Amino acid sequence: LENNCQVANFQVKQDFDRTRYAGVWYAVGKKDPEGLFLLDNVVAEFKVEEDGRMTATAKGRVIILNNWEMCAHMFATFEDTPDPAKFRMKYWGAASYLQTGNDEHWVIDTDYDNYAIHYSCRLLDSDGTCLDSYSFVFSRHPTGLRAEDQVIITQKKSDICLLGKYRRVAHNGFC
Ligand code: ODT
Repeated sequence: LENNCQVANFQVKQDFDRTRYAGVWYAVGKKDPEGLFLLDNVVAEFKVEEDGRMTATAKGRVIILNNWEMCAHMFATFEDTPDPAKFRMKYWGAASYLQTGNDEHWVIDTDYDNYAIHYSCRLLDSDGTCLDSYSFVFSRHPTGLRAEDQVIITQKKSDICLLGKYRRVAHNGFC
């Protein structure tokens, strides 16, 4: 699908169902933004609150204050938009020295039971392409993606113009 890497043309999950998306997701791949934050051992848990809003918590290994390695505990609330798969994610840390922000949060694709791929563009270029993005590949299984899901994820990475830009996210029990 030719989209010229125009962020506005990136396809997201049709009829995204936040209830089926809820629960634990293990990050298995990541494309880092400028000034990366979460390094590895990244696990996110999504919830649907009683009022229907989506929230999440996440943990992951970070390095702060130049050389201090720790497990960051992060929180997020998601603001709905007209597209059910596109949110604004407001996030903060359990400690004041952790990162805070307000990012786009798009669910590019998921089958709810095995894999998900997320995308966030922080800085749009004047030509409509993204200058600073990050993206997580998630699995329901800490062991990684099934072979059949890897095929789909590779296609989606290409669709969002990030093929070859991801690194593997290790899970070694640090967090
Ligand atoms: O790691 C980076 O370099 C950028 C990511 C920073 C945002 C982390 C905020 C986590 C807030 C709580 C979690 C929610 C789940 C999110 C799922 C995916 C996107 C971060």
